[in-house]
Amino acid sequence: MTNYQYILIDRDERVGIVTLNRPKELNALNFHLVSELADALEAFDNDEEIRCIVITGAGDRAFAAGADIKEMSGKSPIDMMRGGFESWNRIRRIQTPMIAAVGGYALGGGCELAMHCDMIIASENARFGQPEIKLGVIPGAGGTQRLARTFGKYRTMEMVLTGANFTAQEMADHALVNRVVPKGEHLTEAIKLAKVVAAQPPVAVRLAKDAVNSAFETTLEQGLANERKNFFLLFATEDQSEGMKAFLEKREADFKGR
Ligand code: DAK
Repeated sequence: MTNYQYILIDRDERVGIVTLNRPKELNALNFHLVSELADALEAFDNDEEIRCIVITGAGDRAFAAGADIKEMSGKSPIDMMRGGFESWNRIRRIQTPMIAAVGGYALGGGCELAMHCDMIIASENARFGQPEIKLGVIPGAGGTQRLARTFGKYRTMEMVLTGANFTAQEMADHALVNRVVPKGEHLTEAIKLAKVVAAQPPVAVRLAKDAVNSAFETTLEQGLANERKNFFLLFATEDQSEGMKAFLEKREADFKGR
C-alpha cells in the first residue's frame, strides 16, 4: 500500500476510510495533502472491493480548518493558478459515494471538502464556516456555489459575507448535514451509513450518484435525460436481473457489481 505523509488509509469491509492527518495544524489542507487525498480517493474508486468511502479528520478538534494559510499567504495569483488545485477537480470526479464524518471545525476548504462528499455526518461539536472573507479572500473550492444550491441565497450570503461559524444542528436544520450525532460518534455513524450504501448494487449506486449530481449541474431537461439514460443502462447489468429475480423469489439479492 502507498505510504502517504499527511493522510491515513484504512478499510472496513467494503468501506474505504481516509483520515486527514495533521491534527496539530487542525488538519489544514496543504497542497501535498490534497494531492495525496485525490490519489487515495482515486485508488479506492478503482478498487472493486470498495463500494463507499468515508473521509474524516484525525483528532477531536477538526475535520479540517481549511487550506493551509501559512502555505498560501505569500502566493501570487500565478502561483495559485499553478498551485495544484487540479486535485480538487479530481476529488469532484470520484464516482464512488463519499461520506464526510465531521467532528470539530470544518472551515473554508474543510467545509468545501465536506461538501464535495455526498453525505455529511457531524458530531454535535462540529462547526462549519467559510471564514475566507476575514483573510481578504473568498471561498475558492466551490463554497459559494454548493452552499447557494443547498442553503439558498440568503443564508449563503450570511455565511460567506460574515465568515461566521454555524453549528452542526444549524447545518442539519438547513439540509447541509444528514445527521448530528453525539460528540465523537461521527466516524462510527458514517461507517455504519457507508456499509448500507456498500451493500447496494455498485453500478446502480454510481449511476444514482451521477443522476443526483446532474440536478446541480444541468437544466431539468438535461437532468431528466441523464437520469433516464442511467436507468435504461442498468437493465444491461446482471445485478438488475438478480435484484428483480430475488424480489420475485422472496430472497436476498446477491449483487456482483456486474
Ligand atoms: N492553516 C494553517 N494552520 C492552521 C490553520 C489553517 N487554516 N488553522 C489552524 N491552524 C494551526 C494554527 O496556526 C495553530 O498552529 P500553531 O500556531 O500552534 O503552530 C494550530 O493549527 C491550532 O490552531 P489555533 O491555535 O488557532 O486553535 P484555536 O482553537 O485558537 O482556533 C480556529 C481554532 C479553527 C478557529 C483557528 O485555528 C482558525 O481560525 N483557523 C483558520 C481558519 C480559516 O481561516 N480557514 C480558511 C482558510 S482559507 C481552492 C481550494 C481551497 C481553498 C481555496 C481555493 N481552490 C480549489 C482554488 C481554501 C481556502 C481556505 O480554506
